Amino acid sequence: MMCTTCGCGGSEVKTEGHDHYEGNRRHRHGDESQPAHVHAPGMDGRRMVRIEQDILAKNQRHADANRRYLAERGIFALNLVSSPGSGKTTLLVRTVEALQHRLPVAVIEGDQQTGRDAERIRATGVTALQINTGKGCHLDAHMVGHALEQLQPAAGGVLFIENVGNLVCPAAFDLGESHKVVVLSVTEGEDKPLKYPDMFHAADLMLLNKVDLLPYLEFDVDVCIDYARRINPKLSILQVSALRGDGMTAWLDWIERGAGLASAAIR
Ligand SMILES: Nc1nc2c(ncn2[C@@H]2O[C@H](COP(=O)(O)OP(=O)(O)OP(=O)(O)O)[C@@H](O)[C@H]2O)c(=O)[nH]1
Ligand SMILES: [Zn+2]
Ligand SMILES: [Zn+2]
Ligand SMILES: [Zn+2]
Repeated sequence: MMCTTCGCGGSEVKTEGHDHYEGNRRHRHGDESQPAHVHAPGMDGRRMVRIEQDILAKNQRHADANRRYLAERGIFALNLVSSPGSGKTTLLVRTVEALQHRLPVAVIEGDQQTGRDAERIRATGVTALQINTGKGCHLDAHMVGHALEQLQPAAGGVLFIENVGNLVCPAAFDLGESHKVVVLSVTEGEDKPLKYPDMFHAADLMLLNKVDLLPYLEFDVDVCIDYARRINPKLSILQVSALRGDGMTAWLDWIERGAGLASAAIR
């Protein structure tokens, strides 16, 4: 187990324009204290498991609240997960450019340190809020709950959440999203679903990105798809190139179908 124990960097979390994590007095929950750096070697194994269970149980309560908030407003929420650099932001920029005149769109950007990804999204005209997790290696549902209060995404629209680039930890944290979408790029090798099974198991859709590079690589698409389906037989898979635009229509159709169902459910 990895970062179910994290809680790492909790005190360093920064949401743009919001200082709750730095001791905002307006806002108090119950005991939010999280163990710092429980990756610490030498910790007793049973104690570690108990801390993991506490963190995940607390996360689940926030995730359930987020899910309720989104369902009441008919918002279709996608949590994009991957290794660093698979192309999540590039794909999101293209996606929100194509969708923003058809549906209300908002984006929550997670990364450890910079505001670069949110800036890239805002350049399209779409609203984006950056959450910096500091040393933390995943977004959690509590952070996303506060981001929702601030963003106030429009009813009947789509919310994209770009998670921190990490194929391991974000798999364990439900954010209240409609689906996890795992982005795997062909430069990473076809064995990733076998090596990081939790993520491929947790996702409902895999986007195989950077297919424009296939002519230059040894990557075997069929083998990769076979590995992914061994881990998750129900996984939907689309091949895309965020850079060149391949597969974008199928991806946009998938989103619009989901968004239609989510908003129909409140009418
Ligand atoms: N050839 C090719 N390059 C791509 C494609 N999509 C993204 N890239 C490149 O991959 C690099 C990383 O892309 P990003 O969009 O920043 O990746 P990311 O997943 O958002 O990265 P993190 O937020 O750091 O995890 C950039 O140089 C992109 O131009 C693609 O479809 N084809
Ligand atoms: Zn971690
Ligand atoms: Zn809070
Ligand atoms: Zn990014």
